[in-house]
Amino acid sequence: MNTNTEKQRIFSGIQPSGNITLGNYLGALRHFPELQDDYECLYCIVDMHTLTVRQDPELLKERSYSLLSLYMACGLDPDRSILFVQSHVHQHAELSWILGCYTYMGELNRMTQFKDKSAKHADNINAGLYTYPVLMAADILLYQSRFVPIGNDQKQHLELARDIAIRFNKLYGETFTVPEPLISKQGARIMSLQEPDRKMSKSDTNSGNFVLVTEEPDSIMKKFKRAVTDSGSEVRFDPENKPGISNLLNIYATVKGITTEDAEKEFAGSRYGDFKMAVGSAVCDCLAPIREKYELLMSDRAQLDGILGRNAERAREIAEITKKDVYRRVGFIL
Ligand code: AQP
Repeated sequence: MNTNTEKQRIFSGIQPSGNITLGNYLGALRHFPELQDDYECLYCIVDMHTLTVRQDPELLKERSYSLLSLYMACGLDPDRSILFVQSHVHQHAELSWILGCYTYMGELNRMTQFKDKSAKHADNINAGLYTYPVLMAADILLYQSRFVPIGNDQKQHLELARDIAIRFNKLYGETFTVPEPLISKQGARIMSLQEPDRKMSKSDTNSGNFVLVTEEPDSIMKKFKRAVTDSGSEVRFDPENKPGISNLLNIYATVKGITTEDAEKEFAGSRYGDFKMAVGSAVCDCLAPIREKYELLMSDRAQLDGILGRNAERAREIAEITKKDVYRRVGFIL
């Protein structure tokens, strides 16, 4: 078990708000395992965040197990990293309330994800959607996390978490480690296959827009076949004028571990149709071993429950130290 407190901490979370997409994988998840040896890592299934959008309770539960299985199928080891569910650690909600009192409405008003999601869910613009970044700040600060691996879309929220930490530290003395984002250059923003001007999102209502990490190869190939391309016929990386082709080049390069320039060279002179099939099959090859392990893990629910129970305990122990310190500093009787 990793109890080495000398190591710096990493925290990252994914919402079980849908099945995990290629975007989540390339932007965040694939980087998680490589950090396990050098850091004390906490990888959270942030189920509380999902309630900002209406969820089917049975499905939410299923997706939480599914995300845990995917974490492990992608190489996370529950004895080395702490893999846990957010709602199992009550300190997240407790710290979130306190931090909310140190966050300005002006700051939350600027959050682009709130604007995007309010537009998408106009019938349910709830207070949770608005204060989501405060809960995210609590998730991170509770563990004195030094680094937070995220995709580009979460950069603004991470900056807010930093501002809140700095503000609190100024008022009460050094309480929180100020976190830094870890954003990889490649794969940080995977776009929708049908609407390449929008990011690939797991809660998208059009399944043609995303590829799931656990999707069958036939279905993946069909989606790439139908992926939107651009006018012209040249396979060229030019996100502004050729968003569809550039997204596919980015996916291919990230999956293959090469640069977009090299990917571009590889497909110079190729027809769009052939290029799309090559991207699809590279994605299938990358995801196949993960899907196999995932299915095995999902078939043993008792094992998953055991892992969640043990790991929540480890997370609560760390979280309680920060929470107590915060309570003491703001003047609560302990
Ligand atoms: N399209 C993407 N490209 C690269 N990285 C991405 N991430 C999400 N989409 C992309 C990264 O995945 C991690 C987990 O994200 P999340 O579940 O916390 O929420 P999200 O960013 O809102 O992801 P989705 O898929 O768009 O979920 P829904 O549809 O529920 O809102 C984060 O590190 C994120 O940057």
